[in-house]
Amino acid sequence: QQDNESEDVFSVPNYACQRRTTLQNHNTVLTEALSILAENAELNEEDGRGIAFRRAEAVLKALPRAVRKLTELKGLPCLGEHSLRIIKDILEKGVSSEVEATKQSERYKALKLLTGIFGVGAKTADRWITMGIYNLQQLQSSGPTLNQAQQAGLEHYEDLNQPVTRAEADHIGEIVRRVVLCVLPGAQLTLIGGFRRGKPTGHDVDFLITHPEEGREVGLLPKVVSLLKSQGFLLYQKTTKNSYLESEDRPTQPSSNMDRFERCFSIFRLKSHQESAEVRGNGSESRPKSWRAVRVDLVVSPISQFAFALLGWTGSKLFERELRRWAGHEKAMSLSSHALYDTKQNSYLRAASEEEIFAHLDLEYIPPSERNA
Ligand code: TTP
Ligand code: MN
Ligand code: MN
Ligand code: MN
Repeated sequence: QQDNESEDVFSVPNYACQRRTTLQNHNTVLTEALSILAENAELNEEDGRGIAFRRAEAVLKALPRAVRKLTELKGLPCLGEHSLRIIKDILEKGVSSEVEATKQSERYKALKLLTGIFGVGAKTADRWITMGIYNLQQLQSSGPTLNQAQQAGLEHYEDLNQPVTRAEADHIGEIVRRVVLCVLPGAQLTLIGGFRRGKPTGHDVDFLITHPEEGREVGLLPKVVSLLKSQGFLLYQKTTKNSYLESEDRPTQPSSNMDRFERCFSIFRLKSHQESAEVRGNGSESRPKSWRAVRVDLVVSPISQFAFALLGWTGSKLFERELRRWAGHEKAMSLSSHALYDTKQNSYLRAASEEEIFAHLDLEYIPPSERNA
């Protein structure tokens, strides 16, 4: 009997960073439902609720087969009362009325649409909704002040909401690598973010730049940006200087993922590959646009922090958050995208690879393709 029961009950470790989570999972109806509620909470700046739904979603993503009955979930971590109620509704009725109502709600739809503008976060979207702005037309006509990022975001709204393909990411990688090498021979460019985890598409393309000789990367980014700009590749860019000081690090908020690397948030002007053929055959009327806008993030790390930067920028966001929670709660360590600090030994733990960081944390190594929590 006991054996029978344990066969039918799932078991997963508590932290997402202890689990192997691939892109595909066996419970997509459930995980997509919980993802809507998580997103809705995040858009409403209810961070605690957002995290709770994300953790529940991640537990279901890690299950080895589809859930058939609620009782199979007994003993699983991170499934709160609210998440279990959603799962129960879907298992019994095929849908959750709360999820359906959320998807239909004017506020959710407006928050999603407005935060889909590059440069617009939940706070701004909420303020605009209070002013009666629910769509792009109302935004254009009531004309609240837009900063430069938001102006660029609005101008390229359609392009930036088209998923970026892996082929486009690789194409941008070639352009950026050429420019980086021109500015600093020997520098290294690594594709990070969702594409490194094996996602076929993304909302942007993320790159990490370093140089094998410590210090050679200093001053690199402004030169790369101005060369890209002079070659007509940048529609928008905002570069932020490195503000990391080791003595100050000790991340005061281990839950925050903002780091202090020199970085550039940009909008790229990417020429379409099939451009010449299409334009030639088409005369002058309604020729298709020969380029598209793509969001690109560039981050620069000194080689001594490279492994931490790579781990911190590969994601997923929940995987990162869980790594930091594991470090803090289970190991009395503090992990950031710059360093790992051991509060018991009062010292930094060096690492030259992601494998070494997992080992310092007493975690089994999880490759990027299995960090899709
Ligand atoms: P994103 O590009 O936002 O996410 P993604 O690449 O996983 O997914 P998408 O396909 O939608 O682009 O962020 C990439 C990683 O970078 C993510 O793990 C969070 C991390 N990150 C930081 O560490 N610091 C930061 O300041 C930001 C903005 C992101
Ligand atoms: Mn599987
Ligand atoms: Mn990304
Ligand atoms: Mn990004």
